[in-house]
Amino acid sequence: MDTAPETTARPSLSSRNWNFGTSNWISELCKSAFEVQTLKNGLFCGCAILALAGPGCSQLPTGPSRPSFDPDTSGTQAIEQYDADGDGKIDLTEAEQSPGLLVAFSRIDQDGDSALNASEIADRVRYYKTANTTIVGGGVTVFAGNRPLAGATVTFEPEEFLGEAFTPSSGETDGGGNAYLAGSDADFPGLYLGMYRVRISRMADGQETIPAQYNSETTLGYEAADDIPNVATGIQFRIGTK
Ligand SMILES: [Ca+2]
Ligand SMILES: [Ca+2]
Repeated sequence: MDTAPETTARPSLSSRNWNFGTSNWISELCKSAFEVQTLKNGLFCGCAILALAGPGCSQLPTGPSRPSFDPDTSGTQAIEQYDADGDGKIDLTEAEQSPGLLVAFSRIDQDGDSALNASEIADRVRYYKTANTTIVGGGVTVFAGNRPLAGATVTFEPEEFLGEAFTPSSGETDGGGNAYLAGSDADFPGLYLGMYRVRISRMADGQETIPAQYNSETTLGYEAADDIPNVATGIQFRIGTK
């Protein structure tokens, strides 16, 4: 039996938000001493340790750069893409075609009219650009029913209206159903702030074993942003099986 997808917070060491927008990142590194093993950049780790020990790291690494995007263009493009009835707004039914937009709907709908206009969408996208946090943690756990789903590929695809500079992040679930998302910059695993549609796939003998509503016709969405309660504690999806 299919169960409704859900996103639930869970504790996760790997899911601390990384604040690279300001000098806060140094203190974030200090607080994240247990997490440096998740970073693959040796220089980065070395500097993290030196930062913990005190002054003296003269080669401070740079943090991940935000993808380049234009919030107003995103707002306009979202309307062009999803405003099926042409009234200039995206209502809840129209937003079903954009799982990432749908999951963020109430945060975007500033005037509370149950519809999103280009300006509201642009404002939310602008937040991604101005937030101190660049990336939030990409720890994901997938359950099929009540059991962890192993061997599945989990892909977070940025909604198209965010622009081509946004690229997907993905990972493969282990025996505990846990995956760690990484994108094109493997030195900084996690998710750039943004809206995503999520696809969960597991192939066996050339056949997809997960229902289409979770991959080719996915209804799963996720918004990565540092102003969402518990966003730093991990992402969880529970899916039905065929
Ligand atoms: Ca409309
Ligand atoms: Ca509105």
